Amino acid sequence: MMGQFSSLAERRAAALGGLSLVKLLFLGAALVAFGHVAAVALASETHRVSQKNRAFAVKEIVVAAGDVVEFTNDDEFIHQIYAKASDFDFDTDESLPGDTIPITFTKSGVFEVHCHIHPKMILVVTVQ
Ligand SMILES: [Cu+2]
Repeated sequence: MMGQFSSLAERRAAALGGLSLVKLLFLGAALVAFGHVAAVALASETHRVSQKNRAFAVKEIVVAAGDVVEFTNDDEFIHQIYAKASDFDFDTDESLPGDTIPITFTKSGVFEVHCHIHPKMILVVTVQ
């Protein structure tokens, strides 16, 4: 006698139906997670710091974790930026006049940003 499903096609459809419910639940969870990430991304701010006259235009800046600081070389010679902390560091390529380097500060703390080329350049970034 026929079982619950009269054909292979019906069995396949039933199997797919079960899978797509799982997929829908997964998709729903993924959308919730993505929405959360998008909200965080939208909440992050971009700050701008100029490098001019062999100095950072400000001596200190306070940002929130996840914020981006864009460093623009407004001099007529090369700069670069680096930070070396145990839990957060970066060391960029040289930036030419007019170049902008974005750095995302992901860790809370107080970080000193320097320039290898001009050792007197110091910016204190407090990440809340
Ligand atoms: Cu420099």
